Amino acid sequence: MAAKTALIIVDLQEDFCPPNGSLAVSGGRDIIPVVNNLLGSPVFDFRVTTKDWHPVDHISFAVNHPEPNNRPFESFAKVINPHNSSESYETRLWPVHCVQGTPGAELVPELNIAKIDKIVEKGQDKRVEMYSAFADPFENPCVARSELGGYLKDNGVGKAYVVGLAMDYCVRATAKHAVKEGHETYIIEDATKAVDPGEGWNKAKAEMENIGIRFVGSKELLK
Ligand code: VGL
Ligand code: ZN
Repeated sequence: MAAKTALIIVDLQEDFCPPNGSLAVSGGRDIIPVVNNLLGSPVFDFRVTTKDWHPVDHISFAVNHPEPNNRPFESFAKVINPHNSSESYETRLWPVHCVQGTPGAELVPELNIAKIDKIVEKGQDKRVEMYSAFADPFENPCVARSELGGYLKDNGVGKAYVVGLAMDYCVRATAKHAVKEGHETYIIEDATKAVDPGEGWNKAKAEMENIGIRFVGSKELLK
């Protein structure tokens, strides 16, 4: 049977959108009509949305780290694998965002939620960053895994279109992880925005294209 196709809408939440989001991505709100158009298309067999869903003591919040290395957007912190203390990575620190149950963690109200088949929460484990909607970066075993991988497998999905926020963080990590899970993977270019447009966007795009992720526009996809 032919592989099914999924639309994965990443973190289209208030905190990532102007005017009030604590981690607002420039132009983040402008992609909502494009995403709603995609949601109405028969191109997709399944439509999934993810939610960044952090506890207040999450490791990615700058306020949870001691001075002077606790400047949001500028400072980095070391994340140590709770299963293996010799493994670690440096992660960028952010303003408090998408705290479970707060208004900032809500999906944007303009989103046509009625079309969504599945909502996947991610980033609940305070000990690790989780940009990929599949799992955190540690492997074998990872520390935190969402329902996304199982949901796509159970439904016979083999083709993933990734959109949402932010292109250079969670969209990128989710798309790269989709490739690793064996999906033919696409980014819909006009349905995503970067935290760091310009250089950040270009670097992320080149990195994704290098591993076979293809960039398409919503117009050519929906025509
Ligand atoms: C994201 C920074 C922190 C994202 C999530 O959704 O791209 N970025 N948490
Ligand atoms: Zn986050």
